[in-house]
Amino acid sequence: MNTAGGARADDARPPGLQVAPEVEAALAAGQPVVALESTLITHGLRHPDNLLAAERAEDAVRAGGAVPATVAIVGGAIRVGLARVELEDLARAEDAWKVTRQNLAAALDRDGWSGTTVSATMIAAQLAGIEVFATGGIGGVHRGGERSMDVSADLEELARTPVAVICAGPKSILDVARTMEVLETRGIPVVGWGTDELPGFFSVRSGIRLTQRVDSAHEAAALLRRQRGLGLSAGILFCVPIPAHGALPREDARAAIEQAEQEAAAAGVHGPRSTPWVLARVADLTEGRSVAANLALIENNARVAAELAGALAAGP
Ligand code: PSU
Ligand code: MN
Repeated sequence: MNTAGGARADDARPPGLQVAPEVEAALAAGQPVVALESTLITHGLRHPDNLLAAERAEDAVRAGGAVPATVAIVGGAIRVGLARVELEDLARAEDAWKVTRQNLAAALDRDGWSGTTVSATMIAAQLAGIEVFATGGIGGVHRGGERSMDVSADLEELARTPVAVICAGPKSILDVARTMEVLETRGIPVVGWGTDELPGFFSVRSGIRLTQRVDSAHEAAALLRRQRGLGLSAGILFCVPIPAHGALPREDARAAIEQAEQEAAAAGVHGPRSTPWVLARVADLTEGRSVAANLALIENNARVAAELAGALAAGP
């Protein structure tokens, strides 16, 4: 419930949405807010790396002058904005659900924690009135997805929910070329942040050209406003390369991912378990270097998202 009594037009919060007072106050005052997701905490990284990722992302948002709003579900509510002790609790949760649009309502009927994917976090951000959201990498078409039809709900959400998503590209464990095809089909702008090339998630580069680029938060904010002005319902994907010093050489990442994917297929892992399983296996195969890269890119994306939220709040 909204208790701030602020002046926002969309003041009536749905009963399942609980916005933290600090976030509510910032939104009411038109100050920059950045939403952060939580499936990377509950499923994408192991303890304590997951907590570190969550804290570094929040700290980066604050350092950039915005208020962080990590989204997760507990006690029958979508929580937008968590206290530090809650982040710690979430990071230790053993039986957390991984929530998309599909099981969002069902997750409100459980007591324990659920992590929100890009899909569910976009919905929460939209409900709360938050325009900018940072994650690590989005989900997309899995390798072999043209037959299995394992395509992340993230893509469908990006097509229908107008929130700006800052990422380091689609996760490189995916079929990135087919993911780009679906992004085009579904009308989702894919914009390079200071680059003409799609970032490679763990690596700086992917080898895939982009046709849209911005070179500042100001330009990004202007693009977002133009997209809105046309009444287009899709989100926008801003793709930020991982800082070079934190990146994994492309060949190292490729080799580890290929082996992990083969092992996943042999072990019969598919569906929602697939992404967490492969990320964990890649972490082992690279002796933790993929985890260091993942933390670096998440933090960097949070920093960039704060810049964008600031530019939007500042107005044209
Ligand atoms: N980014 C990361 N690690 C993750 C994810 C993103 O660096 O674990 C999560 C996001 O929550 C994303 C989800 O929505 O993985 C995609 O899962 P799937 O491929 O099952 O749709
Ligand atoms: Mn899937």
